[in-house]
This record gives sequence, structure tokens and C-alpha cells, in this order.
Amino acid sequence: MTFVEIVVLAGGVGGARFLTGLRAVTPPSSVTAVVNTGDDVTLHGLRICPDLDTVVYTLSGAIDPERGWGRAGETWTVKEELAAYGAEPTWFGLGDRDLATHLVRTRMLDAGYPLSDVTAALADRWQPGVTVLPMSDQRVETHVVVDDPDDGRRTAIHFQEWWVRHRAAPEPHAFVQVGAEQARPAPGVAEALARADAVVLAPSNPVVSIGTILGVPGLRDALRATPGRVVGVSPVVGGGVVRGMADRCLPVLGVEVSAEGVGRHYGARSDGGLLDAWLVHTGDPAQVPGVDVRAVPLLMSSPEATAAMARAALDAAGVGLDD
Ligand code: FO1
Repeated sequence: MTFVEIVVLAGGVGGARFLTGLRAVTPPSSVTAVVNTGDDVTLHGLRICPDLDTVVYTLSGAIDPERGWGRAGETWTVKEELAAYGAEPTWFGLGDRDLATHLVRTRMLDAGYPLSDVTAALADRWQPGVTVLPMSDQRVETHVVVDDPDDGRRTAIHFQEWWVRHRAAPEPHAFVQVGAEQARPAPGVAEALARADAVVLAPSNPVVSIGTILGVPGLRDALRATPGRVVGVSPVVGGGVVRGMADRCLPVLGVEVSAEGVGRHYGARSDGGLLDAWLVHTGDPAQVPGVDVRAVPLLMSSPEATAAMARAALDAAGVGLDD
């Protein structure tokens, strides 16, 4: 069996599910996931990394499959006790099992360990079967520019407040990655891209997940210089999104909520963009000049369907696994 090195840029739920399919169709330790940390937030004194946790929990089977975040078999005693004290925020769900992850991460960060070391330490318990890297060891936090619900003033709120507290109701005017200028790719990220046989943009939010990862200085150039082919998987199926809020984010950048719109947004690598190939859902039209567009089923409705999708991405990247 050939040894291949696949790098995947991923956000939360969609990216995590896609990674389970990719792991199923590649030899062990073939896959490196570069995960968005722009959703990270500090609440109740704890550093919370939603997309890193969703990826690790999903790959290790610990995820709550309905929610797509946090742990299966969760209890909420501490959350209820915090609320009883009136300790804000009460709108963010901290499960008792999940809290252990945040406590261990926060303690290691406070002791001076970089996020990449912390992530490796947490993953050591879970054995996700892929290498999980944060996009950066420096803090980058996505904030959303909205009109304040109370006084209409234009203000920026943390992505988690927009998404969880306000259920993405306030019209987003802009997404700002606070701290991006001072950030750089985490150790191992540029190295993995420099030797990758293929790079896959997972079906994650093109704006606040894939976009945030590519906004880390140096990362986009490292991706465009990768020796392998770059394949994107459309997160928009049939003109809509399966989960998440990509349909709320894309219009802010003037991008049409369609497989074609996102494909053109990512652009052709031969034309200064990112893509060599673009997977769209069967039946979705997509003209993306300079990009090899392939229509395959993109609904991750079962492990088999997800594995088939991952295989289609590797085919589009020209990665042979049979020998
Ligand atoms: N999402 C919610 O809709 N409600 C929550 O209370 C919530 C809590 C939470 C706790 C830990 C964690 O890792 C994720 C959590 N999420 C919650 C999901 C989170 O907002 C999203 O996973 C991403 O930030 C968006 O992809």
C-alpha cells in the first residue's frame, strides 16, 4: 500500500464528518487536519476550541451526533450550578464531560504550552487516527459586525455570541478575524503542505472556517505552492447548506450561495486561486473556469456515503490508493 500524505483544511461538523470518511479510505497516519481556531472563545475563565474539539470528538466517536458538538452522554450539572449563581454567560452550553477538556487545555495554556502541544496532548487520549493541528498557535478570534439589537449602533460581537446567543439573527455586515495579522501557521502546518500528495478543502464554512484558516499569513501561499493537487468539496448542496450558517456568511462577501458561487470564490489555482478540482453535488450546476469540476453525491448520510465522497476527492486529486 502506498504511503500518501493528505492535508485537509477543516472547520467543525462538516469537516469532522468528512475526515471520518477520509480516514476510512486511506492508510493509517496518511491524513493531517489543519483546523480552524477562529471560533475559539474564553468563557468562565476557560479556553474553548469548538472546531478542534468537534474534530477530535467526532473522529474518536465521543461526539454527540445530534448536536455535532460536545460529548455523547453529556450531563449539565455545572452549567445549572453556574446559572444558579447568575454567572454569565448562561447562553453557552458547557457540559460536565466537555468541561474536563477545557480545564486541561486552559491549565496547559496557562503553563505556557502552545495550542499545538495542547491539542496533541488531548488527542493522545482520544487517538483520532489523523494528525490534528490548529491553524495557528496564536489567538485568532472571529468577530461579527452587527447593528446592536438594543440601540442599533454598529458593533462587533464574538462569533459565538452571534451564533449561539443570538442564533445568527442579527444581520452580519462583516466578519473580522481579530489577531490574524500577528498569527502564523502552527508548527507542522507549512511542512505538511510542502510535502502533501493532495490537499482537500473540507465541506466547511468557506467564510468563517476555510476563510479564517487561509487568512493566517503565509498559509494561503503555502497551500498554493503544495506539490499535490488541491481539491475542494462544496459545502453548498442544492443551493443550500446542510448545517451551519454558510448561507448567512457568503452573501456578506458577495458570494452566491451555490456550488458554483463558492467554487468561483475559491478560484482556479492556475489563475491565482486555490483549486485544481471542485466536487459539487450531483445535479448542482457549476461552471468554474480553469477548475476540474466533478459532480458526485455530497450528502454525508452514512459512513459509506462519506467514504465514497472522500474517495471521489482523492480521485480528483489523482491520488491512487489501490497499489
Ligand atoms: N453551539 C450551540 O448552538 N449552543 C451551545 O450552547 C454550544 C456550546 C458549545 C460548547 C463547546 C463547544 O466546543 C461547542 C459548542 N457549540 C454550541 C457549538 C459551537 O458554537 C460551534 O461548534 C462552532 O463554533 C461553529 O461551528
